[in-house]
Amino acid sequence: MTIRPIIEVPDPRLKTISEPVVEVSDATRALMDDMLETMYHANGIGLAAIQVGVAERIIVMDISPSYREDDAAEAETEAETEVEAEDDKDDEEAAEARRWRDLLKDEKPRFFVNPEIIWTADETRNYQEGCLSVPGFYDDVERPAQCTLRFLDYDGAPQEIDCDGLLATCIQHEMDHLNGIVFLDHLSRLKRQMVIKKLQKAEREKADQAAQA
Ligand code: QAP
Ligand code: CO
Repeated sequence: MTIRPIIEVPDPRLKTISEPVVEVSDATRALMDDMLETMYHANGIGLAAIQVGVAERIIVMDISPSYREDDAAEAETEAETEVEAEDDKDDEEAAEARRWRDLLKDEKPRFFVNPEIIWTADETRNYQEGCLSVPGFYDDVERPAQCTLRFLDYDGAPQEIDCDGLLATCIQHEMDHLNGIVFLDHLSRLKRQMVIKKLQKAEREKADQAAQA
């Protein structure tokens, strides 16, 4: 399994409408394994294929509670540590191995291929969302509180599930990615522009630092 780079807003690829998967093959499963590892590595709870630059209708998810604890704070310190430990690969790998061991203890990953929301509740819910493609920013999004999802599982078998709570929210957030939508698109133009500017500035500073090194 390989950790793949996660693309971030305002990368235009995030606006792509992803294509249905024709057959859940070993290649599809290899991609899903990579996506899951990439998501765990970044302390995420959900990831769509387009976030690693692959325009296929695939989502991976793990919302198990122990894993979710304080993921934002953890991801930030982790990002810093990783930058500092850039030339200390052994330490980084050891930390990674430990993180994996901890995660695997109660791992409950979910895989969704060609997912379709076939029902949504009239009742809505506000949830504070984040996104691995919008690092460091969180805001409330209102979405249907429950939904029913039809999809193909890891083995390519058709499934249908009723979703509620964080699962319902996360599914709808990830479904948006398959249709070229990020959660910022649900916020005001002003907020969206502000976040995009901040991310662009951070990106420039990173590039400058790399150039000086
Ligand atoms: C989508 O998002 C989601 O900014 C999944 O610094 C999130 O996994 C749907 C993350 C919440 C519903 C509610 C974001 C990690 C992870 C960050 C994620 C960060 C570290 C986001
Ligand atoms: Co997202």
